[in-house]
This record gives sequence, C-alpha cells and structure tokens, in this order.
Amino acid sequence: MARGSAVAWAALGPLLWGCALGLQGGMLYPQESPSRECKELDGLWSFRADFSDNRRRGFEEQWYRRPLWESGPTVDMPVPSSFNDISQDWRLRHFVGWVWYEREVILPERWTQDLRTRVVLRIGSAHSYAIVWVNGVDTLEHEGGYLPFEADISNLVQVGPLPSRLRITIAINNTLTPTTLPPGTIQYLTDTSKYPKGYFVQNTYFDFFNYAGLQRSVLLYTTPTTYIDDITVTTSVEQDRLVNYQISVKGSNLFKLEVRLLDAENKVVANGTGTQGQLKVPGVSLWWPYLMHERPAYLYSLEVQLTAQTSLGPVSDFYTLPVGIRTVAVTKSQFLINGKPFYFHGVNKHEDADIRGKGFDWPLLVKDFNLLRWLGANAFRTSHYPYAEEVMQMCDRYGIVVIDECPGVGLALPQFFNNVSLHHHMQVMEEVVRRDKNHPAVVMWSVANEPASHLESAGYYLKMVIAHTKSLDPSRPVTFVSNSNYAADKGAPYVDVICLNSYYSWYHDYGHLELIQLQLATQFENWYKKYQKPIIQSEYGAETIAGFHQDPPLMFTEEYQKSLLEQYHLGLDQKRRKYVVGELIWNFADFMTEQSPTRVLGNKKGIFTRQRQPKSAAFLLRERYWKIANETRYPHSVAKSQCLENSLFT
Ligand code: BDP
Repeated sequence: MARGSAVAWAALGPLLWGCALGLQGGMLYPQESPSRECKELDGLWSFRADFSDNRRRGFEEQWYRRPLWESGPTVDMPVPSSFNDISQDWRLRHFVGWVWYEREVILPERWTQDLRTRVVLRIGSAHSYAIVWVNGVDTLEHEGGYLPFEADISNLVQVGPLPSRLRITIAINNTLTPTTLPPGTIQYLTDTSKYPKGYFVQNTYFDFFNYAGLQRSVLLYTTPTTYIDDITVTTSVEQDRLVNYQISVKGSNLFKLEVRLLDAENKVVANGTGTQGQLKVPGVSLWWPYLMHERPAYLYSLEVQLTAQTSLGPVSDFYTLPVGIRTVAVTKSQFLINGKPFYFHGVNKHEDADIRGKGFDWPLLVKDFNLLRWLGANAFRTSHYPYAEEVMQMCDRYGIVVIDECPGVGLALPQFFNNVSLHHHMQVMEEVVRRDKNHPAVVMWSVANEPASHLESAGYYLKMVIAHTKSLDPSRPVTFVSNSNYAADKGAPYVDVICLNSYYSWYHDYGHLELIQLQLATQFENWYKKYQKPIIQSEYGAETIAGFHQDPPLMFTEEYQKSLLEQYHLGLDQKRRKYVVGELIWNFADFMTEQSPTRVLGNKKGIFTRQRQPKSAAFLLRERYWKIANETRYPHSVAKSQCLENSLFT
C-alpha cells in the first residue's frame, strides 16, 4: 500500500486482489477468566493529525520511532471517541488523511516474564485504515472501520529483562475511496481562482457523518500459549434441543477440551468433550425476543476448558460463551423465531452522540436500551455498519433482535462495483460473521443499504456477496436493503427477505400525506407479486425539528412526523398479517451528517432528539408497539402488565 498517501488510495487495490479469502483465527470477545487477564487502554492518548500538504510527514519523519511529542505538538485525545468533535480546531472536524494516536503502557511483570503467556493487542475498531507499531515495530494493519482486529505481541514484550514499558502508536486514515467500504471519492478542485493549490474534498454517498478515530476500546489481554482460539455455536430445536459447538485451539495439538453448558441458575445441564459435539438440553428454555414471551432472552453459558501440554509444561485455558437456544426460519410470507411468526417492530439506529461522535459510551448505550424497552421495540437494524460488540451483547441479554448490517452503504456509483471492492466486501462479511455469529439476537445479515441495485454490475456483485455470506453462515437469512424506487432490482432475487426503504410524502409529493396509503400498498403488492418473499418496511420517516409545531401539519413539525407515521401504520396494518413481517422507523434518534442545505445540524428524522429526548412521535410509536406486542406475544396468556414489569424492572 502507498503508505502515508491520503488520496492515492487505489494503490491498495492490486495488493488485495488475488489474496485468498479466509481469515486467520477467531475473534472471541476478550474476557477475564482463571487463565486470561485484560488491561483496558481506554482513557487519554496523545494525538496528532498530519496536516502536511501530502499528509505523509508522519511516515517521512517516522513518527512511530520515537515518542509522538518529540515529532511536534500533540493534544490529549480520549479513547474511545471520534476525534472530530473533541477540539475547537475546525480543521480537525473535517480532517481527511492520517491521524496519529500514541499511548504508553506498563505491563505486569508476569506478562513479560512468563513464556507460557501470550499477550495480545486488540483494537475494537479504527476507522478506516490502521497501522499499528509497538515500541516502533510495525505490528499490524487493518482495513475497514467498525470491526475489531488484533495481534499477538508476545515476541515484542517478552524480550529479555523487564521491557515492561510499551509504546503503542496507531496511525489511522479516514479516506474513503472507490474500493473502501463504505466507498467514497476524493475530488481535486483545480480552479485556482476558487481553490488553493492541491485543494481536495472527500465525497461520500451516505447520509451520516464520517466520524473517525479509535471509536471503540483498545485493550491488551493474555491467554496461555496454547489457547481457545474460536468457538462456533449453532442451535436447533427440531427433534432434540441441541447446541452444536465447534472449537478451534491454537498453539499445540496435544490438548484436551471439556465443555459444560450451565443454565441461568449456574446448574450444569449438559457436558461434552473434544473440538466439536452436540449437547442435548433437557427441559430447554428457549431464547425469545423481548415481549414475545414471558421469559425473554434466556441465556445459557458454555464453559470451555482446555488443558494442554507445552514444552514449558502444562497449561489450561478457560472461556465462557453466552448461548441462546433459538431457531430462525423464513417462509414465503413469514419470519419465524422458534417456529412462531415474528414481527419486527423496532428502529434503525446510528452510533452517534454529541461530542463523542461514534465513540462507544456505556451511559449512552444503557439509556438507548432503556428507551427501546420503553418504546416496546423488539428489534433494530445496525444501519449502516456493525455496532460495538458490547451493543450486541446487550441485545442478547435484553432480547432485542438484530438485523446485522455491514458497512456496505453508499454503493451509489457504477465504479464502486468492481472486483477489488467485491473481494473486500466479502472479506468484511467474513469479519462480521466471525465476530457476531454466536449472538442469538442476530437473526439476519444485511450485506448493504440501498446499493444502486438496478445496475447490471450490482446484480452480479450482490449475488456474490450474498452467496458468500450464506456459505459462511447457513443458519441465518441474508438480505440487503433496497430503495423501493428501483423497480428493476437486480439483487432482490438472491435475498431471503425483501427490505424496503421508502419516504412517501417526504422525498416525493411533499406534504401530501393522503397519498401514503395508496403508494405503500402499491409498493408492497408490486414487490410481493414479483418475489413472493416476506417484506420488511426497513425505513420510513420524516425530518422533524423538536419543538416545531403546526396544525394542520406541515413538514418539519412534530405533528407532520406523527401524521406521516399514522398513515404508514394504516398501510402497514393492511399487509401485516399477510406478508409484511416488520417495520423499522427511520430513525431512533437524530444524528450528525455532512453539512448540506437539506440537513439542519444533521438528520432530524429521529423520534428522539440526539440527546435522547422524545418527540411527539415517540409516544405514538410506543402505543403502537405495545399494541402489536400484545397481539403477537407467545404464549398469548402473558398479561401486558407482566411484560411492562419486565420492561421496566428486569
Ligand atoms: C435512506 C438512507 C438513510 C438516510 C435516509 C434519509 O438509507 O441512510 O439517512 O434515507 O434520507 O434512504 O433520512
């Protein structure tokens, strides 16, 4: 790759093309156990953006070789956080190119002296291309934001007497090009009467701000040198209640694996041995979505214990994986969870908040889940990229069903459907599935949002990505989200569920709410007639400035958002018991976008503000979701009060 190049990014292409697909190793979420320790590196890092004209100064001067402050002025940067909204420097908010993060760490002596210990550096995500040095040594590179990556750094820290101080330097480039995901273009503006020499802008083709930086946690963790590398669990409930597991071990071939399944009361309910097997679970408690059952989100724990012989003596490794037993299936007109019809009544989200941007934040996460439960939402889509692992864990624990979307957003131009992009897109799907495959909450993969799927080249491209995803995980349906305007969708034949975004009486027929029911009915009937697959209304909504009021309703007011939703709901109710299997509002909360004359400090289609306060539409949606929950709950005898109680106090 052309290191240090902010813009000549296509150089990455030929390198990637021709690489074999297939990831090395697993990506288990780091956890402490009798054999594993974690050291979080969240907090303040030193930071420096490379403002040089060619953005290459950091590489030319080798900033990774010495402490970053020696290269020039640095500032404090919190991790996790996007760097964009932290400082008062406007150049940083819009910065395109390489930024540099650095942090020193002191390691426990055991980590550096005990040669049976493996030390791993793990980065939750770095948007979008990252290079990592440890003590100045080139250690790791990763392409693509929103997904974790890691490196075994034992060799670097276990070198002689007490090198316990570690300097971690991470250079991150947020440039988006035709072969990144999401893609983008760099445009040079060469009219020197209007723009200074070398002036360029980053064009994106999606509707959220391209926040960047170390937006999720960075940590160090240990395992023994022979260790549990990956666990894959699938569950079935047909004849017997089964948990199928597959475990990969690295470091030695001489090992023993013991597996125990514990119920929520910590009682062992099944045992197994070896790298793969099936566990029968007597009197099983299934994992049910929130509001679908009186005891939703039941989780077992799969305890894996490894004992191995190494040249330095015996080692043990322990890892515990939460397991929810449930099935997912799709018919011509239904989405089934545990064999029962499931109706998605939920939201689309963004990872987005004031100051932090896309930075992971526990208070925000818990607030969002409290709001989801208050709303009676049972699902969301990770529009338009995989969310933090902690979010997925909460979904498992709260019973919130997830359509897990990869960053395949903004695939708007014909040149984005090329072989290099296809290869990268498949690789990203591998990383998404590897990371999220064990979450019972994840019921479907979404490979893209609104690709230009009327194009011939897009048809082939989507077919390949969908087929690849199915081969990675045959246990879940696969979709991509269509803009319902594209009558001749070349990708739709390959999806299991049709997901449609439409904005009637918003982007068309402004103000004409009376047209929504007719247009929605036409949309549903056309698509169903053609494909005979269940349909989710995956987006609908209206831009709404909290506090704007007008009756009769006018666009941008809270009354208009409510009325638009009401009209959509009438249309949805006509098809709900036929083949429409879900509705997801756009959007859960207001979020930041690029600046444009059509966005007032971002996208305002949230039913909550960016600060998570309800607009009037939130109350309307709450009424509806609780009503639908009461109709669709299984078994039907559970009282609403019971569910309300669950939602408020569990
Ligand atoms: C949809 C996109 C979404 C946008 C939304 C909008 O999928 O990312 O934010 O439009 O315009 O088409 O609000």
